Amino acid sequence: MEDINQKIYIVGHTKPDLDAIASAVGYQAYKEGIGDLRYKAIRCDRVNSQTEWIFKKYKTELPPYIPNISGMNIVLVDHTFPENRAKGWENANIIEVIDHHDVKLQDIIPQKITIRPCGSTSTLVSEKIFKSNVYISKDTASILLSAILDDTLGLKSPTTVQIDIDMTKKLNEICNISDLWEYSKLLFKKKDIWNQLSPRDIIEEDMRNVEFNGNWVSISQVETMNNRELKKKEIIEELEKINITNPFNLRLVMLTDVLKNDCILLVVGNDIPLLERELNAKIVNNTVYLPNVVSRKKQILPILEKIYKGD
Ligand SMILES: [Mn+2]
Repeated sequence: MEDINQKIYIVGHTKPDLDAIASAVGYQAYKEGIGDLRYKAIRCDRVNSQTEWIFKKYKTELPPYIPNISGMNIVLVDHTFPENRAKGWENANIIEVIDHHDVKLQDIIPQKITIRPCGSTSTLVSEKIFKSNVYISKDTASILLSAILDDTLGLKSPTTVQIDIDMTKKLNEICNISDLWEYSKLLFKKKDIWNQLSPRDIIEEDMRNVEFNGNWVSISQVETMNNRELKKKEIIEELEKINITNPFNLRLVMLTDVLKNDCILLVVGNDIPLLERELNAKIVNNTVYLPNVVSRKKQILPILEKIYKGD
């Protein structure tokens, strides 16, 4: 029998976005709602300016900062990949995962797994809340709603599915935000800090390293309100430098424009010809324009999978 007084900590990924923090807070609220007081949201890293703004706006304290989860009972939200987990996970007791991304459990056997391809983890947490009919405060509902809108680019990203729309509606019955698209644009603006960051920070802010049969690709996602304004030449130079120190087959930076719904893709690495062939487009000065491309998961990863499938 487990000790019912033993705390269970809910943690999102390193370099958390709003969804990683909001889904942890939402899941704690859900557990409290069903009378289980063992669960506590934490964060393992600093939050971005948008998350800070949202929590201030809805008078909610950020989850406490605990950088090392060694020895703790853990629920992973918004990630499963080992490289995105908090320090010390190898010695943590990971009992549950909730995520909307690809799964890589590797070395852990959680008792409970909620994985569903949808726009955000906050969607999955909201579904649990509404299914169980538990009470949540307007502030918590607003935080969850904001996270869904942020992760789905205002319900316009290709990752958006019906359940995201349904949960948005249900949450907004509590929140009463009159124009969700206007509100989404406000959210994006709070995150648009790219012009203040160094090229190295822009590359590393939301970078994922992915392996395909021994081939390594890094993909940085930069969601901006205006991708034309960013200093592309400096970012490419920095990307080249990183690739000299740590050579990958490809290093990509997606400058996605959430309003125009397009992407300027910056690329370095030896496999540029392979990418050109798959995209059926020329990469000129390490740059290629991709209209209607905004999603790393749904649009860029499948292209890379095709390249490295080895057929
Ligand atoms: Mn997410």
